[in-house]
Amino acid sequence: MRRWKYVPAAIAAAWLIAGCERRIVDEESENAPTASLDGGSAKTVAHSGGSVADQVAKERGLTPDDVVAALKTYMPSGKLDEYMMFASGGHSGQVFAIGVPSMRLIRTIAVFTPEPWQGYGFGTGEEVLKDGDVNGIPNRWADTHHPALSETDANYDGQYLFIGDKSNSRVAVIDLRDYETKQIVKNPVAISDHGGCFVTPNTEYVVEGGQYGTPRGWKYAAIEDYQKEYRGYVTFWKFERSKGRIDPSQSFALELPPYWQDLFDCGKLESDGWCFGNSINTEMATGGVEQGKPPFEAGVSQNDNDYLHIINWKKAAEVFKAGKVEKLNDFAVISLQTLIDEGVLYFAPEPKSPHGVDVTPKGEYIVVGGKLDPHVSIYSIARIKQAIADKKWKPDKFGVPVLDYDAVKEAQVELGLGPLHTVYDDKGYAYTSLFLDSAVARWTLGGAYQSLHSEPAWTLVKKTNVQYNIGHVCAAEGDTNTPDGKYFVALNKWSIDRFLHPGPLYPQNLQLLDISQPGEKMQVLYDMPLGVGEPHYAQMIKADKLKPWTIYPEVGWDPHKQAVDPEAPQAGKEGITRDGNKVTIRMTANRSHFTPEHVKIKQGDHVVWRITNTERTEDATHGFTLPGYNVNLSLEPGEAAKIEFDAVNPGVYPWYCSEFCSALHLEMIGYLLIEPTSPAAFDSESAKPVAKLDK
Ligand code: RUQ
Ligand code: CUA
Repeated sequence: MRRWKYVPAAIAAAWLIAGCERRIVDEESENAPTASLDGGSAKTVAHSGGSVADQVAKERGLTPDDVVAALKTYMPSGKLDEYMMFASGGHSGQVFAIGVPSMRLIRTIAVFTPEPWQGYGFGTGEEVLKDGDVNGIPNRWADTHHPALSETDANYDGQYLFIGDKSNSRVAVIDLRDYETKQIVKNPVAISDHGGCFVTPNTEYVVEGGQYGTPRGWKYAAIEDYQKEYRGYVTFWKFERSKGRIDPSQSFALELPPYWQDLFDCGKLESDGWCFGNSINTEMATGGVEQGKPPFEAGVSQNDNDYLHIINWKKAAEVFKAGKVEKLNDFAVISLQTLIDEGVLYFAPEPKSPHGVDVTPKGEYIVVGGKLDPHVSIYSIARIKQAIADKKWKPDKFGVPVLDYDAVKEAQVELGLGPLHTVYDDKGYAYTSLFLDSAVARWTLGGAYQSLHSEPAWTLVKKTNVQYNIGHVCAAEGDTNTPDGKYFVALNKWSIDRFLHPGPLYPQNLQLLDISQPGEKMQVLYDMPLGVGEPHYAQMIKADKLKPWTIYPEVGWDPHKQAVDPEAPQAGKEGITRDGNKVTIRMTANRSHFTPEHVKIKQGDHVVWRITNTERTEDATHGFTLPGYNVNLSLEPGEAAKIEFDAVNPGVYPWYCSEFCSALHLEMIGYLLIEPTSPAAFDSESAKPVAKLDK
């Protein structure tokens, strides 16, 4: 113990390590019988632990803070994380499920991009991916930005997860019972979004914000006609929880001026029924630097103010139900004029090119990050409602009422350079990312939050540096009406000197911070490199709120329908049947065999292949890999799948199980024998098929 002279925390470290040290010492003692140990006394245990820990810390050059950080994040084998964080996968088109505080990647959820391990897009999953085609052109990737957990009474309920694709204006639905994507919807009126997804407090709607202005209904119009012909949209996708699907027929979009709408957030409690969004191009700049016009980044940043969009979505839903809509590409749109006439849409000035907009836990305030302004601006919903009642507004170019800034503003807090996004904790603090400062700012909320902290309201408490160029921030249960505090993750865009260099493309750096202590203590605990895409936003849920299945509920389960497929093969009912040139294979998989093991068909046959994994054991997943036909399935216990293809190429194809499921996994194979139909159809010289058969 005496060598642990740094700080009391290090002593704690020694004590905590003592348990495992003792085991190591005991094991060592078997090999070194001369070692003198009186392992029974706590003093000796602590002492031996302290000395070894001290030595390791010294050898590795660890500071006492490092040791504490290690103790707070180290997850002994068999222990489970307290939180699950769902991070968007950026360009990977996927979602990452990450355990907190260990920061271990637990699963990639395949969403917009085919993923072979999960058998997504290689025989199964195509029906979901196809719905994301854009005008008939397959788009097998996405730029995912904002995940949103489903909510009940403004609290994460752990049932569903939504994720938006910025590149093609799409939204996907993931069922958290099996972490699989069930639906992709393509926005019919917009080709550009950014602010998807945000949910209303009971997940009535999944909100997809807009981004770059485009011609109405995403047709063609000259850029010179920008103000007249181009528009922005925010879309309210109706979510049917009982079906686990978005219902496009009950969804609608709002037509907005072409101001480049950005992020959105939904009100709750006090601001329930409202939703708030940013805009960044009220200048309506259209670029054209090659013709001597100001470049976009300058043209878009001329005005001192842009507009906070304040939307009464409950009223919008009534307007939609009353049928006061236009149809654009067969999708319901409430026109800008109707929004104004019905009192659905208001604006309020916000500082120069803002970015994040984040509603406080109880819904009283809306915090807007200035991006090109060192402040965050705080609006109050009570003031907004009052200003609307008092008609304190002036119309903008399109006739939308712009509320008086001083009437709706609650406070402004100067934080530093490049404020972007804000999240909240349980101590009345807000946390804002400062992109240019590469720091996280902790600051105090006022109003009802004042009693939770000892500092004055609306003041900066502390800035902690992060590495580097922080974008979004995520706090434990941070978007609910009762945030947990405790853990905070900075999603950094640049990592520069934090990891070994993997060539010039550097990983992202997700940094875990401890925010459990009030005041000035906010320690960086862990750097997680993520070299698979750029996560934008993330949400973190208490792990015990998630109720994922361990195996599918019944044998023969169709994960797409989340029900038993009556056609799914069951044990003892396997076989091969032929009807004309249509061959149906009914197969089961169970350690360590497929039944049947031979499938003999003819070139030109149409193949319908059904397979059920009949296992009831946790983690007993089987794969099904069929060479030559681009098939790879993942069959989790109980799961049934169906694939279809035309046997255009004859030959002998050994299929096999691609999950190392048992000692006899290599033997878990079978043969598909496709007999050539005529010698001309098969050139034995080159051993290549010469004929491609149509259906
Ligand atoms: S964002 S750039 Cu959420 Cu800051 Cu997409
Ligand atoms: Cu089943 Cu390997």
